[in-house]
Order: sequence, then C-alpha cells, then structure tokens
Amino acid sequence: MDLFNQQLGETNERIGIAPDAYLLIGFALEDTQALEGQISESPLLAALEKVILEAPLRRMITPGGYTMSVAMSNCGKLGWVTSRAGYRYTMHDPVYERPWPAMPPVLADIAQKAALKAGFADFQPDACLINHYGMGARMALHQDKDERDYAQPIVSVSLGLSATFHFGGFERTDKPLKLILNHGDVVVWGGASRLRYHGVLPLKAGLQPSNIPPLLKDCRINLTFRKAG
Ligand code: MD3
Ligand code: FE
Repeated sequence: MDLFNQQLGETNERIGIAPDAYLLIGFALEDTQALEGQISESPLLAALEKVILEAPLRRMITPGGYTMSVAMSNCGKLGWVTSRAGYRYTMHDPVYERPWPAMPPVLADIAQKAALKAGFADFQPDACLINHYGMGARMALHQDKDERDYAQPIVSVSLGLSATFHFGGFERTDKPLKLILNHGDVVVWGGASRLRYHGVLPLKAGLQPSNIPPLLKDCRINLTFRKAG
C-alpha cells in the first residue's frame, strides 16, 4: 500500500467484528476515485448514477403501512421490494414496470472481491439493493430473511456520509454493538452472523470534501449485494 492510499483512508485492514463478519476499512475507496482524482468521475459512481436514472430511488411502503425513510432501488436480476402486500424479491421494478437494471460489472466485482477477502469464495450476487439515506433517515432493527440461502453472505458498501450501525444478536432485545461505517467501508456478513439483528441510526449531517459528487452530497448510500434467488 502506498502513501496516497493511506491518506485516502485505505488501510487494507480486515477487522473481525463477530464470527464470520468482517469490516474491510476503505475497501471501496479506490473505486470511488477517478484516475485524475475527480471523485465524481469514478467508474463505481458513474455506474451507480446510471442505474438510478433507469430505476429511480423511491420510498417504499412497509406491510404495516409506513413509508420508509430510506429511499431504495435495485440492480441485478432480482430486486428487493416492500409494499402493503409484504417483502419480496421481484425481477421487475413494480413502479416502472420493467426489469431492474443489470448489475454493472464494477459493482459485482467489488462485492465478489470483498467476499473473497472475508473467506467466501465464488460469491455471485444476483441482487444489489441501493439504500439512500437523507438527513434523519434510519433503518429499524431487523433481520434479513427474504433470501433463499442463508449460507450465502451479504456484502455491504457504504458511500457518502458516515452512519452509526447497530449490530445486534439473534434476539431483537440483545444489546447491539455500535459501529461507525464511513465512506468506502465494506462489511461482509456471513455464516454465523448472517441472521443477526441490525439497523442504522438516524443520519446526521457531517463534513464532506468540497469536491463531493452531487450523488453523495449530504446523504449516505449503502449498497447490499445478495444472492437472493
Ligand atoms: C448484518 N442495510 O438493506 S447494511 C438492509 O446500511 C440493511 O443500509 C443497512 O440492513 C444499511 O437490509 C445495513 C449491513 C448489513 C446487511 C445485512 C446484514 C448488515 C447485516 C445481515 C446480517 C447481519
Ligand atoms: Fe438488513
């Protein structure tokens, strides 16, 4: 690792946070920097921008009738949706009535490389859920149980503002661990940690570089890669 990457926060560290759960600090940072150092022109962010032009972010309705504070979209063969009818994965965007945008290779690659680094070989995600947090947006404590095979890990990429993440146990009432997830951090959750409760505290304002791309200004975007089907 060179000095340049160190200054960017890329420490190349793999921190075990629980059995089969790893924090890869700054793992996605490189992919958010263009060669000229112009963050807005990175292949990762350009690909993400294209996806959300095709499948715009929207706030979905929970089965209980609440509008989520997080705005969501998807890319890949399958996309996660919620409505009064329940939570499920669909092949089509129910709002725009067309297939979800394909998963850009730059996104699939980073998920696969991160999974490998955490000990999960051959991770081939078929779904990428895009979570957009504006000021105050949060995600209540929950388990991810809508995927077919819990032996498959979930890879999460954090972009934009930092957030406080709650990493709990296997019962809703287990006291959660707090973890700050910063721009470029990647977390891999698998095996024994796959069904832990987790959530995100309300997003607060924070400092950002002056050349922050519009896509990430005053918000946080989290990508979760899954093998859903
Ligand atoms: C721990 N998203 O979309 S990603 C979700 O930051 C979700 O947007 C959060 O929880 C976010 O479902 C957190 C981290 C994450 C994802 C899946 C997990 C943590 C997990 C599954 C098991 C344990
Ligand atoms: Fe989750």
